[in-house]
Amino acid sequence: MNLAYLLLGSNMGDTKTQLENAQQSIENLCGTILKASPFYETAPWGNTDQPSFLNRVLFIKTPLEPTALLSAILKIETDMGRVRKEKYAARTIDIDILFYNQLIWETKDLIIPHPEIPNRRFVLVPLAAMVPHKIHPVLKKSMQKLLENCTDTLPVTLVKN
Ligand code: PH2
Ligand code: MG
Ligand code: MG
Repeated sequence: MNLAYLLLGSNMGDTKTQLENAQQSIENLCGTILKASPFYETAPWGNTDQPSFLNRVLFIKTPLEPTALLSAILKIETDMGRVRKEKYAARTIDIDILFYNQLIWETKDLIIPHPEIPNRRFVLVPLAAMVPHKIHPVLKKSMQKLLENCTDTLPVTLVKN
């Protein structure tokens, strides 16, 4: 079994329902969800002229190898009606692989750890809340340290439920 961290994001339609539907599909196709971060409402990073996102991080146990995990994720995104337009366009669902074991992997279609982790508060805030002492296998710094060093200032707000 393998342990992976996934980032879920949505900024179109009923975002909370979409993240919950994505989680159900992840349980069906990818493996078991061991832990979920709280939900966060996050300002759009990249193209700022779009609605704010709902983001959350999942910690999963999966029998799938990285490429099979990516295929399953792409299938979930497509089945949920994701249409790929320009980079950073609004989306019904986005599922990104953040970490996979302590693996360092780079192919044309998949880079693990996700290369933007240190640059995005909407990823680091939930990660630091879940696993502050987890060490990034490439940068050799904890999630807490990466968050302290992050220069992104876009708001990330905890959603109370
Ligand atoms: N995803 C992006 C681009 N910008 N901004 C926020 N706040 N949350 C996201 O999940 C996100 C983004 C590319 O996938
Ligand atoms: Mg993404
Ligand atoms: Mg993606």
